Amino acid sequence: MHAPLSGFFYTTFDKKKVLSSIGKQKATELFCHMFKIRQFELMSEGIYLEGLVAGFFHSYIGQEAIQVGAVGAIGMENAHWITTYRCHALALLTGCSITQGFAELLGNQLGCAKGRGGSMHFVTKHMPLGQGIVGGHTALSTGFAFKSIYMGDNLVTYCFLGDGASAQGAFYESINLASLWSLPVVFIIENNVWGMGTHYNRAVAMDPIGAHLAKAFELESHLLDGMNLLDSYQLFKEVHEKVLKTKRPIIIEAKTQRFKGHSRSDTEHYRTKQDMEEIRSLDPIEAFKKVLIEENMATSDELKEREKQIKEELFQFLEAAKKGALCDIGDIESGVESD
Ligand SMILES: Cc1ncc(C[n+]2csc(CCOP(=O)(O)OP(=O)(O)O)c2C)c(N)n1
Ligand SMILES: [Mg+2]
Repeated sequence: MHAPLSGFFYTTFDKKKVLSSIGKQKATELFCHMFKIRQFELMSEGIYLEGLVAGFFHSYIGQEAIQVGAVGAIGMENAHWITTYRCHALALLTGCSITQGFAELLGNQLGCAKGRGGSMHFVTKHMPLGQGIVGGHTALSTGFAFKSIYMGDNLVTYCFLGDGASAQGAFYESINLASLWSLPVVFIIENNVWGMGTHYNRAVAMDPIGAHLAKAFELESHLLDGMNLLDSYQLFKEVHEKVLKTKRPIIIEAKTQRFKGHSRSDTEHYRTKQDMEEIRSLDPIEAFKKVLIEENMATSDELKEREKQIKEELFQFLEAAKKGALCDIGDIESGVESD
């Protein structure tokens, strides 16, 4: 019962035009970001299985084109970036170094949250903490967007949430106020088909989700093929310019697939081997690699070399992270703000 990506009306762009506007260097950079995130997740899963990581572990593998496209198009400084517990990728894209990321998983002081947050609670200057309460962070996002109007800071808030979260009451209140008060916030429903083991068609009474919600709250919406890096990049670029001009919220539903279970403890009885083969054939990294080669933006050898370099670097960063001291319980009150 896995949902294919076909049969929907997506907002798409001419890939040649987008590529020529991006240029060779940036296009390869975007590829490297996706590859780096993929390798980070794979190596992190490795240390998780070795028993070195406490708590839960949610991987972003399969969904990379969405957040890489978004941050690549907009720039981390120009927005508030808010997401769920599936937060490693967004943190790495908004200022968390690879070493800080590994260290956070290992619970040590070099981590982006000083080892106090773990996998679900990465934090950066531009991303206020991965959020564990499903749907709760949508209210936080509306609040951030309100702050931008109040302070006149010209930032747009990007809020990533899952298909499961889109059925939460807090989300409806958040869109309602955002629309009513015309706040600069973009809600991105990353529809990876499943909320844990529940198919979205059994949890959400509308499909496509984003288009229906947008109609109800008088907003613009887009359906994005979340496996297509160039569509993602261009859509976020145009949406950002529009929100800065109109200050109206926009809803994007990005159709995607997570290649791994909900978390490492998911036994995945709800997907067959054949489903997984189909899902993996949609790999956004492989798809973008093919485009880069076909469009003469890079050669296969060049990309292989970059992949090799990234893998080697990541091994070194992991070794560096392992050298950090464990989270110090005596230091637990430092950095905590209170009135
Ligand atoms: C309010 C609340 N209810 C339930 C949970 C348990 N829970 C954690 S993740 C999850 C599924 C969310 O699925 P979705 O929003 O589609 O995001 P995805 O994990 O697919 O990225 C649930 C039910 C929670 N953390 N918070
Ligand atoms: Mg989901």
